[in-house]
Amino acid sequence: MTAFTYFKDDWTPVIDDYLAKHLADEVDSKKISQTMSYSVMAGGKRLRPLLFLATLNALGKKIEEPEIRIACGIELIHTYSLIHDDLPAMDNDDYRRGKLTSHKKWGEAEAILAGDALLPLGIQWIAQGSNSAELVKIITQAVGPNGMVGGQYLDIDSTNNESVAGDADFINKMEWLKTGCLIQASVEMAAVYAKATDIEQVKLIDYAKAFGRSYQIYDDLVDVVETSEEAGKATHKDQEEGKNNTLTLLGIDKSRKELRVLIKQAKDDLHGLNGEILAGFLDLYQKVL
Ligand code: GRG
Repeated sequence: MTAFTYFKDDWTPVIDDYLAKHLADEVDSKKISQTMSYSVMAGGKRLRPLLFLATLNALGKKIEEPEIRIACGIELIHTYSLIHDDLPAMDNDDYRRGKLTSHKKWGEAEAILAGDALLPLGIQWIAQGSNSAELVKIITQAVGPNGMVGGQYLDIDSTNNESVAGDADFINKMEWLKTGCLIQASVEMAAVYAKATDIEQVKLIDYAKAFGRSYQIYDDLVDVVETSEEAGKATHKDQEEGKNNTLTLLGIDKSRKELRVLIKQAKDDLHGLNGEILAGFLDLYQKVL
C-alpha cells in the first residue's frame, strides 16, 4: 500500500456516501434524483474530487464537510460531461462505467436533463462549500466555452476531418481543453481555497498541467490496451470512428514515451511540496505503460 492508495481508500467511500445522500436529500423530484444518481453512482474513480482533496492535504488543510461538498461538486460536473458526451448526437455510446449510458437507461431527453441538472448543482455545491467567488470563477471558466465545452466542440468539429489528422497543435489544444482544464481546476481550486503561497501555487499548477495532459494520453491508451470488460465501455472505438487524438498522431509507442516524460515532469513539479499522495496519482498509468 502506498500513501496514495491509503488516501484513496479512506476518502473514496466518504465521497460516494456524500454524493448518494445529498443527491437523494437535495433534489425534490425523486425521478430526476434517480436519473442523476444513476450516472453519478455508477462507479467512477473519483479522480477529480480526490485530486482536490489530495491538494488540500499537501497544503496541510483539514478535510471536513465543506471540503467534501466542494469535491463532490466537481464530480457532479464531471458526470454531467460524461452523460452529454455519450449522447447519440455526440459519441453515441451505450456503456459507461460498466453500465448502460444514461440515455440508454432513461431516454435521451431524460439524459440531457440529468446532465443539465448536474452542472448547476455542482457549481452550487462548490459555491456553498467554499463561499468563494474565486472558486466559482475557476470552475466555470474551466468547463465553459474556453475550457471543456470548447474542447468538446473542437472534437466534434474535427471528427473524420483529414485536415487536422496530423496537426499536433490542434490536437494538443483540443485535448487540453476537453480533459486538462477540469483537472487543472480541481488542483487550482484547492490551492486557492487553502491559501497556497505563490510558489506553492506555481508548482501545483505546473503539476496539474502535466497531469491533465497525461490523463488524456492515458485514456486514449486505455482505449487500445484494455479489453472492453476491464474498461467498462467499448474500446478501440476512437480508432474506428475517425477520432483525432495524440494516439492517432503519435501511435502507441510514442504515446507511451510521451506519457513517461509527463509523469517525470509532474513528479518533478512537486519537489519542495508535501506531494507524496499527488505523485501517487501517476501510478495509475502503470497498466498502460
Ligand atoms: C459534453 C460538454 C461535454 C464535454 C465532454 C469529458 C468529456 C468532455 C468527454 C468524455 C470523453 C473523454 C474520454 C474525455 C476525456 C476525459 C476523460 C478521460 C473522461 C473520463 O474520466 P475518468 O477516467 O472516468 O475519470 P470515471 O468514470 O472514472 O469518472
